Amino acid sequence: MNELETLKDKFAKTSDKNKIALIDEIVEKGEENYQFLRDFLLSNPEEVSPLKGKIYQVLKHSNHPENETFLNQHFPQGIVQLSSEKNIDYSELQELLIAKKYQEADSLTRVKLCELAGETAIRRKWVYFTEVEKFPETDLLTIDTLWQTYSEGKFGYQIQRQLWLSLGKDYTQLWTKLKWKSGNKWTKYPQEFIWDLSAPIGHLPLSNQLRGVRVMDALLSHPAWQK
Ligand code: MD9
Repeated sequence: MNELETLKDKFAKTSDKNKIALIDEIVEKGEENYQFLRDFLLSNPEEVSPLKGKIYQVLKHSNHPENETFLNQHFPQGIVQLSSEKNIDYSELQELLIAKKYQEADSLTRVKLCELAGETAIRRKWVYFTEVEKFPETDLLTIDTLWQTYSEGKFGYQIQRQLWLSLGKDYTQLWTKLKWKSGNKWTKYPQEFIWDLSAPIGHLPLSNQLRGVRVMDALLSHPAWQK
């Protein structure tokens, strides 16, 4: 086996997490390997994953005409299906996350939650926990899948929920884990938050704690995540 075949063999046998780490290496072995990544994106069309999200981002930013044609033909907006029960358009959120513009995506996510809650929340510019409880599962799952898919599985509400459950629903410990708090000092918005994948797991999207924990609690307790 040559070097590349060895690499592809390793790729086939390992976990998704390790596959993600191999993608940049595969690309470095030569442009002909884009075909391998394009084929992977077409496999199991009903399945999206952080691995496919990473491959999408690599192809999208490759400046390679063949990749551009391929993506335009098969996935013009991205690989996540943007289902909404409230007719909300998540395409800009998908664009920002594909481009790893995590700070803008974070801010747009709060705007989308207000849209989900309705007119009064849009004018107020933040949501009540009672509104969050009524969010449709479909829309929360769309938002969360977008974050997860385009962050190598690092970001999103379900990741935050897993951490929170593993800490026995203790918010004090969660704030430290997410690096939303250091010691007894809250992280300052926006300058002290980390806006790239070097952030701790679950760091984004942010939920402002100025008015207490109940919005975050409603998000993490939402029935959308029970399945
Ligand atoms: C995580 C304790 C994302 C005074 C931007 C909110 C937005 O809607 C400015 C006034 C205001 O009403 C914003 C985000 C966060 N904060 C703010 C995130 C965040 C996280 C933990 C905390 N915050 C905790 C916290 C505590 C007090 C405050 N915060 C105060 C505070 C004030 C403002 C913000 N925070 C904004 Mg924070 O938006 O664009």
